[in-house]
Amino acid sequence: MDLNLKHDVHAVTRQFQLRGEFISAAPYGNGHINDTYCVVFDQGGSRVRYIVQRINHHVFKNPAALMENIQRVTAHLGQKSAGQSDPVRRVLTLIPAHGGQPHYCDAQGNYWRVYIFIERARTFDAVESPQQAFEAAKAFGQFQKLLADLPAPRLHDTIPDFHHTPKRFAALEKAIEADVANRAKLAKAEIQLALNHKAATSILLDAKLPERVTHNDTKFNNVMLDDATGEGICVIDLDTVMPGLALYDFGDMVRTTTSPTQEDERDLSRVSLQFPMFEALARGYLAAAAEFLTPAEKNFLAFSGKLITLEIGLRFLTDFLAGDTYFKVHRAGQNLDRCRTQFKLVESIGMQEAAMTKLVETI
Ligand code: ADP
Ligand code: GN1
Ligand code: MG
Repeated sequence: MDLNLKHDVHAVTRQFQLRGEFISAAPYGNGHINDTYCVVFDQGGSRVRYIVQRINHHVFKNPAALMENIQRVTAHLGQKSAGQSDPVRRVLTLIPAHGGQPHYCDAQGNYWRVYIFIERARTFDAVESPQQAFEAAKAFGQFQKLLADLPAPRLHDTIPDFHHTPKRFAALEKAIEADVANRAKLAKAEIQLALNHKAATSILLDAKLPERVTHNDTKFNNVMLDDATGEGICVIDLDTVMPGLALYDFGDMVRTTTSPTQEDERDLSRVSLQFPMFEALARGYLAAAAEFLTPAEKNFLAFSGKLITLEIGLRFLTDFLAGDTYFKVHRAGQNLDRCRTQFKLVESIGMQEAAMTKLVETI
């Protein structure tokens, strides 16, 4: 085993239907939840890459149900992309384990899966141009559209109440009260700001919008952009695909593609909603989603950006207070920095919300 790695990834790969000879494995990507590795195989003289992932089973309590969702969703998307150019790069493809299951559970209770690596495309942690925002939003809109006719039964809720903002708010109140890591004193201003927003948290739920199959984690680095064309070629990170509101997805796109900064940017003067990014995002999303959204959903597009940004800010703050037990952190205070960028963006969206809503009406 490679002692520099946290897991024996080579041993894991032996459990899957992979041809050729194992060459290497290395940690990959900047996800906050799973452990992701890029592995290389030699297949008859060609180097072929795969993504090997350990599913975080503290976050996803029922990995087998989650994998059933992913199998159904990728099979459905696969059928629909069959007639398009380059179909294998448009949908994630699972490599089965030797028994035919979509995952392998090791002796320590870790669940593993393997995907074909999407080549000649990449993810970005910060958006670089309105064109990128447009392409990402179009891809996520298309994703919702293609899944609108997913046959019954209803998908499993891989994390119940994932976007239930009032419950996220209640969890924060509990964390403030418990203050287990003795950090509330370091986040007084952020706690006050969060508490000021309580009334907004239930607005989307009260609007009685239609339930759809949604991605629920549409951050910008969960869509791969084609190196040559810039097209949003493949939506990835399917763990949270489940019943939800279309606006959860649009809101998280606003959160992650309208400010050109990293999620943990410390210079808050750089964090703000750039109107051209929002316009590109709305146009890209509506290019795919206009045909199925109801007028009420469309009316809430701008607001959803503010709400989901607030919600993720509440979650970062909660995790900071809880001692960083949920999101991966790479330095002290990172969750508080992430919370601050979210709250700064909420403020920036608030100042431009009327103009954003007006723009959406013209599209
Ligand atoms: P997490 O849930 O931890 O965010 P992701 O599934 O998003 O994990 O994977 C982390 C990163 O790995 C992604 O942002 C992306 O850069 C890369 N990645 C994931 N799946 C693939 C794939 N099939 N092909 C190429 N890169 C991938
Ligand atoms: C997590 O898995 P990843 O890094 O794409 C989180 C999202 C948050 C996001 C914040 C299952 O997404 O809900 O919005 O971090 N995923 C889960 O960056 O909690
Ligand atoms: Mg991800």
